[in-house]
Parts: sequence; C-alpha cells; structure tokens
Amino acid sequence: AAAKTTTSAPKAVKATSTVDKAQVKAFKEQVEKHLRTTIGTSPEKASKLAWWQALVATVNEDIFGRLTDTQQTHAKNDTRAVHYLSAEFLMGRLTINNLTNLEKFDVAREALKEFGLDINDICEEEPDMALGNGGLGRLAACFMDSLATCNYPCVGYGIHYENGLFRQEIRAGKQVERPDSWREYGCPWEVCRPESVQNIPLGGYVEKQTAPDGSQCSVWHPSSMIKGVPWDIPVVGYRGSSVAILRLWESRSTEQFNWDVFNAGGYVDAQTEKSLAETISKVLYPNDSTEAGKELRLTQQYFFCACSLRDILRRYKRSHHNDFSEFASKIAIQLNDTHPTIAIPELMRLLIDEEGLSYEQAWDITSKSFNYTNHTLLPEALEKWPVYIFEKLLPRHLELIYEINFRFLNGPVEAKWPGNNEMKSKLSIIEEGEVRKVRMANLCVITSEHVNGVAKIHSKLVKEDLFPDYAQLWPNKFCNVTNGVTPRRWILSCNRGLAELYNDVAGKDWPLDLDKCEALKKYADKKEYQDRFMKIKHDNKVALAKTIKELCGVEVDPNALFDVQVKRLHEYKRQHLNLLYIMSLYKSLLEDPDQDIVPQVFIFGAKAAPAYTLAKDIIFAINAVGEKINNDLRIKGKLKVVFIPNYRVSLAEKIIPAADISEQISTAGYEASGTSNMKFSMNGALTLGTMDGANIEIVEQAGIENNFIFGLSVEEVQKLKPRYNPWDYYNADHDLKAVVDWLDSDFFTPGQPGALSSIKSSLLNNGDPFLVLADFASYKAAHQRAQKMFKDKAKWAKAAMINSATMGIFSSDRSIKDYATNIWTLKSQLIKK
Ligand code: H53
Repeated sequence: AAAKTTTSAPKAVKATSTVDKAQVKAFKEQVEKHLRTTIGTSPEKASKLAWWQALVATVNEDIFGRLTDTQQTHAKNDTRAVHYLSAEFLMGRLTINNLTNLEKFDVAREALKEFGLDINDICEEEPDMALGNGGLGRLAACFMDSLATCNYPCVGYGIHYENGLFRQEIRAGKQVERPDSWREYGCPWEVCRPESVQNIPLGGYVEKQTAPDGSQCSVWHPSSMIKGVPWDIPVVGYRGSSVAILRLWESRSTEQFNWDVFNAGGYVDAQTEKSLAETISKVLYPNDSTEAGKELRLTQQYFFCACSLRDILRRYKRSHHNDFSEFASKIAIQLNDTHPTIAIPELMRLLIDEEGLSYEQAWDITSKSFNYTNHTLLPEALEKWPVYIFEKLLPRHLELIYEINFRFLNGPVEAKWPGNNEMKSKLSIIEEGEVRKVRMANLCVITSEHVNGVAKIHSKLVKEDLFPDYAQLWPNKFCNVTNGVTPRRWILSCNRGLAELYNDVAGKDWPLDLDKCEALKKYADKKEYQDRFMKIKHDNKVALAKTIKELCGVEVDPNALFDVQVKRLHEYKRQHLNLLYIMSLYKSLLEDPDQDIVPQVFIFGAKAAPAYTLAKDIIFAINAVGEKINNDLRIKGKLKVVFIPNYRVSLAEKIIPAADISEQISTAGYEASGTSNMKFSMNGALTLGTMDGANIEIVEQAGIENNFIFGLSVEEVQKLKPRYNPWDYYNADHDLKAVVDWLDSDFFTPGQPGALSSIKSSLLNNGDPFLVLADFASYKAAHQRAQKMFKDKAKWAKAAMINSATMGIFSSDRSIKDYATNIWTLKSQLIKK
C-alpha cells in the first residue's frame, strides 16, 4: 500500500533496511559461485568485467527458468503470436533493466556492496547493444519490453550485426566514426541456437517450366546459399511476467559451398565467398531516416526476413503440419517500416514454390498476416529499390512482385478508376523511368491488413497526404497507434529518486499502469512535494554535471537551467535553430554582460550519418561555438554549451532525468512522432517545442501552459513552403542577420574563415528547406518565456510535476495494447510456473 508521505524529507534512495538479508546473502553466494565456476576467477583477483559477467550469470539463472515456462505455456495452448520484424533493435544495456524487471536490483546492489563494489560502477562494464540508429530502433526495444510485460506471445526478429552503430569520437570539434564491436569479448545475454539454423538461397536465375497439366511454373536456381545462425536474447517482463525472445540472425557461409569451391582448387576464392557471406550481418547501416539504396542493404533485409519466415513456418508446422488453413489465425507479422517488406514476396514464394499452394491461396494467407507501420513522410526515407538489383539478387521475388502488381492494377484499381492509366502508374508498385524501381511502401500498403502511423498528426498525414488514393480504395486500412516508451527503463531504472516518489504517492504498481502517476498532480501545489521533486532533479543534475566534466572537460553548475537537445542530427530536427539562438544569447551577453539572465547550460548529443556533410558541419559548429563561449570570461559563466560525444541509450539514461528543458523543435509535419519527448516529460522536463508529432499529444495531456510551444503549425508550414523566401526573414530581423553573418566570420574558428559558412549557405542560398529562419523569432520568444518561468521556482516545479504526472498514455504498454486490440487481435497469456 502507498505510504502517504507528507514530510519534506527527501527519500531519494530507498533505505537499505527494507532489503531482505537472507536474499542478499543468497544472491551474494550465487555471484561468488559464478565468479569461481563460470568465469574462472576469484573475488581477490576478479576484474570489474569479471564481476559483471558473474552478475549476469546469476541473473540468467532466474531468466532461463521463466523462459522455459513461457514457451511451454504458449506451445501447450497453441497461442496466436505476433512476429515483430525490424532491421533495428536498440536495446542498450540489459543488466540494470533486467534486475529491475525481476525486482532484484536492491538485493543485487546490497550483495555487491558486501564485496566492496558499487553496482552502477560494475554495470558500466556492459557495452551498449547499439543495434539501431535512433527512434525506430529504440521503439522496437521498448515494444519488446511491453510485449513481455503484458504477456503477449511474440517473437522479435532482426539482424545480429557484428558492429552496431559507430562509436562517435570528437576530434578538434569534428565527428570521427570508430567501429562498435559490442561483443568483442562475448555477450553473456545471448544464446546461440544451432538447432534452428536456416539456409537462405540468393542470386541465380528463374527457369520457366511446363507442368504435366500444361500450366507454367517458375523454378528458381539460386547461385549461392547463406547460412543464418540465430542468437536469442531473452527479454524479461516486469515482475515475473513472461520472458519474450528477440531472435537475431547472423550470416555465415555454408560449409558445403566453400568446400566445393575449395575442391575446385580455389582456396582464396573459398575465403572470398566466406567473407562475402559474413559481410551480410557485419555492420548496421548508419543512416537514420534516409536510405542508402545499396545492394548489401537489400541483401541484409532479405536475409533476416527469409530466416525469420522459415522459423515461423517451422514452428507453425510443428502443430499444424502441412495444413495452412489456420496460418493467418495463428500468425500476425508486423513490419517495422519498409525495411522488412521483402518478407511479403518471400512468404508468397515459400507457400507457392516450397509448400505447393496456389497463388490465390498464398495471397489469401499473406494478405491476412501482414501489417505495416509507417514511421516517416520524408521522401528520402521511403525505400525504392532499382529493378536491376532485384534481377541480380532476387529474380523470383521480382516475378512475384510483378504478379502482385498486375493483379492489383487490373483488379481493385481498374474497378475503382476504369481505364485510368494515370492512377495506375501512380499506385503501381513499379516506378517507371530511366531506372525502374520497386516502391516498397506501395507493396506494404497493398498487402497489409492495417497501415498505421505513429502519432495522431502523423497518421492523418499518412492517410491524407502520403497515400490518399489508397485511402480512397481502402479507408479502413489506415489507423493510428501513438508511440510509447517503457516506464521500467525510462523512469524506474534510470531515475530511482523519482520512482521512489511515485511509490509513495501512487503505490507500487505505477510501472504497470502509468496512469496511476496522475496521483502526483494533486500534490503539485504543495511546497514540500515541489521541494522533494526539485531535489530529485537537482541530484540528477549533480550526477550529470560530473559525467559532463569527465566526458567534455567542462565545468557546469547544477543550479543553472539544463536545456537539452539529444537526438540524431538532421536538418529537419533543427539543431542549427538551437545554435542560432545560443549565438544570439551570447551576443546579447557580450553587449550587456551584467544583464540578469538565468544561467543556462545547453547540452547536445547527436550522431550524424557519416555521409551527411551538413549534419557533420553542424556538429563542428556546435563544438566551435561551445569552445568559444565556455572560455569567455566576460560572460561570467552565465552560459555554457556542451556537446556530449557518442550519444547512446546508456547516456540518455543519465541525461534525460537531469533535464529542465526538452528541445523538440522539428519543423512541423516532419517528425513522425518522436519518443525522447515522452521520456523527458515523464522525468519532469518542460517541452520547448513545435506542434509536431507526439508533442501535440504531450501538451494535450500536460497543458500548453506547462510547456513552451512555438513556431509554425503543420498547416502554416504547408501554406508558407511554396512561397517561402528565407532572405525576407534575414533582412527583416537585425539580430537574426547578425548571427547568421557571424557564421561567415572566423570569430568561432580562428584562422579558419568560412569553416561554418555551409550552414549559412544552406539557410540562404539553399532556400532553408526546414524553415529555420521563419521560426527563429518565435523560438526566441519561447526561450524568454522559459527563462521567466524558471525564475519562479514554485511555478516551474508545479509545471514539471504536472508534465511527469500526466504521461500515462505514453507508456509503451498502452501502445502495445492498442496494437494487440486493433491490429493483431492478440490475447495475453498468463504464464504457468
Ligand atoms: O521513428 C520513430 C519516430 C521518429 C522517426 C523515427 C524513424 C527512424 O528512427 C528511422 C527511420 C524512420 O523512417 C523513422 O523519425 O519521429 O518517433 C519511431 O516511430
């Protein structure tokens, strides 16, 4: 039951006396046993890494028993399950999260303390599992946590990249990419499953054959075979619910293939083939929201989809043999963006060519099994693959895509718009032109039962602007599932002070029902609760200040306002708008160093795609401006700018709980949803942002008066865009003109004039595609409102508390329940022990 605390005494850390002594003793013995017998060392000489490995081995004892229970329950009940296909799963670290979900964190902390160890220090040994770029990959990870917690039968399928997203170093202010070999010394969470290895055909040609009954059929003669090796990562639901599996496929060469080449006398060729096969899962493409269009990327997509579908079929056939009539009622497949689209023709091919079904039977099953989530409207992110790549790699799949397209254009399209060739070419899966292309999103929409966007406004734009003609054909296909994030990772394990406060005011079940946090709202006016809330924030800021000192060498004051923008670097996210504002603030401080402003620390973290030159230039500019400002004694430390290198999940867990302001400043209509916006708000940051993506739904919950909303709306952007002239804004605003011109000088880059000019050029000569200059004045005004409110401590605390308390709907449990009810028709399953 909730202990109603009315005193002002902060209880940021749970008292150790509540931890059961016997459990601590048992845990301690287990860790020591593993240290000796699993890791082969002893407490006297163990390294931190060895301690961490022994800790994981201890946790795994608990996990594997639950995993077996989960799988046995599902098998016994022959449950319907969802199969979440995603090229990215950005899991981050697992130790603290798993301990938290098993409710063993406090016990483990005390046990390690008895060895003289600090659990947080030991857990720093764990490399982040960075098998994703940003929002889309982290969403998949949050969804796995919620699927397990809500007891939905599921499997996550992806790629076992040998190298995750690159490690970012900053040298002389510039981004340098280094490889991320996250499992160089093994990953103790994953289990290899040789019994489920798959062989995947690739390349070659299609032969037309005539069957005895005179009908034509196609026979694919692939030119090579790739071995897919599954690695399973258990995903632990909160409080002993089910344990889900994330199955990631590693590519290897097939022995017989190499052996043949070897026997034919080509040892070197055999090696080449081996390394080619292994290249497929070597590295994650570092593009977020843009497509590389590379052959290897399509091969990666096909490889993991082909492995996953064989795995799905194998499991289905275990209970249903060769009768496919129940397939669609047992199997739901979710496509996370267009990356796994190739699974559609691959399922068709498996059912027709390998299982002997007719085209019509295969289509009936396929079109009832798939659903597609769209995550972006950006044209450069919508995948289109040249037909010639398909001809080379996947000739049989291309044939099936043509067949699907033919039947679609001559069926539903002809019926709705008879004789209308313009409509046919618009809706066709194939784009005609000098290079013919396969439009993957069209294939997804045509095949899927449901197509969803990821926030209300985004789903509306998907239906009305991106696929309006498809929406006329199938209005009910289109729906919305607003994104969410797991409160287990994003409050309970990364902000223990706040979690404790929620335990006190909302009872201990809030991590399973985030709406319960609303209970804090009624204390938002009470001084002792405001003090306690802001003390938690302050402690988090002190911890972050220490991290900043270690990573950036910059001293920052925890009493200053922490203004944070952490996310991938992209023009539409407008880190350069933030930078222009910082420059204007600096300029005004130079003009009047004694002015009474709130001391502020601007904190950035962002990786740029290695080939995205302007994004890298913006990183350089942030560092150059920061260097100058941080060392300028004239402004008396009122302003600091830090760029934290190598932003990733484990850093987000330290940064987000310490933020006062969350910068969510994308051009309206461009950020599909955003998910860090939800995490910040949950942790009591106020959003300074545009009416874009999920920001709209956040302020709907928390109140516009408790956030700082600015800028053009989606409609205003759409209206202005065709006649937009950035020079008008530049010429009309002295301050704006001065800071834009400052970029052309060598003030921030002594001896290197023009080093920041590309940014000015993008804003003026390149037409400012994301309307930075148009939103500048309104952005500045929003900052001024924020400054003013920050001076009123009580008002700020109240707004922060209301933000945190009203984020219930942004739990990924809510998202997953929406999917389960409206898209998958999936029931949760209680696990029998
Ligand atoms: O997906 C997030 C959204 C976010 C969107 C992001 C995304 C990627 O990370 C990568 C590719 C892509 O098409 C979209 O940009 O707005 O919150 C999860 O839905």
